[in-house]
Amino acid sequence: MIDLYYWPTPNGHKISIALEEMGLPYTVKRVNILRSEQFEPAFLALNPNHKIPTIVDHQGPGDAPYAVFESGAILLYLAEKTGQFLPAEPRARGDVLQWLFFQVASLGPMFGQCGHFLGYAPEKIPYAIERYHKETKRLYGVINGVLGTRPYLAGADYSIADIATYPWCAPRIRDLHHIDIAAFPNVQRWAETIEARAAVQRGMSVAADVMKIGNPDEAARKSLFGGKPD
Ligand SMILES: N[C@@H](CCC(=O)N[C@@H](CS)C(=O)NCC(=O)O)C(=O)O
Repeated sequence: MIDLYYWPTPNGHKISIALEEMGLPYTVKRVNILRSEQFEPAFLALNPNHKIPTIVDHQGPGDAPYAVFESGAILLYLAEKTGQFLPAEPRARGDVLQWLFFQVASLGPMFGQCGHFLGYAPEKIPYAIERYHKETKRLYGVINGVLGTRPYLAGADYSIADIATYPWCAPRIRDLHHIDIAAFPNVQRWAETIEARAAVQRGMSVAADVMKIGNPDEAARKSLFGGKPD
């Protein structure tokens, strides 16, 4: 059994989707990041960087509990545990890892800043909005290009690279990022294929009751952007 420390954000969705796709039983532990629960000592003991997603695998290596944080590391851990969505053949595996690292190091952080300055920042800063919106559109162009040559990001097969990337390109997040998906038809085709998967629909609906995009209240703003409470 795996504990999933979670809040319904794109980074959280990566792991709820992966657990659903892999058929692993899990318990959702809600960490309300809008109310500073990520700073509670019990959670910090699992992830000193105070961010969801984080997992505890009660049957980790050596059959002992094992905590993993950082969504890319969690996806890799789960793929290796189950032998799913990450090929063993070195070239195919390398291709998946490249696109997984591209998501966690480039696409996720840039899209995150785009959403921050377009939707959450208390003041509208044109320089920041233009910089991150332009970079987001550039990254859409990169994936639109590769998805014009193959069905999934790393090749012919659906992989943890797609699982990492899809939640950041899902419809509500695209709206937050002011992305017209019609301008990126290959991404649209890929996203529609992924969102037709039953496991993806289940993963995206975990704790959907608390899903909130944009216009955080003052307490949420402090919790998310103000650092550890006094
Ligand atoms: N690089 C991290 C990013 C995780 C992340 O940014 N999580 C956000 C929600 S999407 C969070 O928990 N923020 C709360 C905080 O920073 O205090 C990953 O990929 O897991």
